[in-house]
Amino acid sequence: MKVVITYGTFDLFHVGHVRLLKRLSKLGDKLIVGISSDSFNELKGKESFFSYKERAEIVKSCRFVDEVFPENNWEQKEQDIVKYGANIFAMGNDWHGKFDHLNEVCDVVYLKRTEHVSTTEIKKKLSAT
Ligand code: C2G
Repeated sequence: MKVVITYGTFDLFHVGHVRLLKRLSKLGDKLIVGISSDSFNELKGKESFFSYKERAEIVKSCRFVDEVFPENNWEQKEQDIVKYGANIFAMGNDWHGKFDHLNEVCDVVYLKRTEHVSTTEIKKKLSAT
């Protein structure tokens, strides 16, 4: 059983998120997603439109995702990887190189981001209308 783990805010769930999760699901048998908590988002300097609870419910309902859990800080990844028995840690390539240290505990993969769509862009376009 090959387990893939990833993390993100996943606010205003969009096609970039879906395409990433779909590709990640093809890398293994199980896909587990750490959803940034509201307090961690503050730490990341992000204010999400939907609460952690809503974002977790939306991502969990995605057919490519098997399990979600809260991401509360930068430091928990190593212990999450061990806890969930993850074989692959994967992120979009806007994070390229940022998590290479996790190579000690599992394979680290960065996949190409979907261009021309982001939560920030969506917010900008909506506020301009
Ligand atoms: N993503 C993508 N294509 C987009 C937008 C996002 O592939 N057009 C990917 C990102 O690369 C990331 C995931 O979708 O792997 C979630 O993106 P965000 O919700 O923006 O998450 P982020 O704020 O990058 O938080 O500890 C890691 C952080 O929690 C990641």
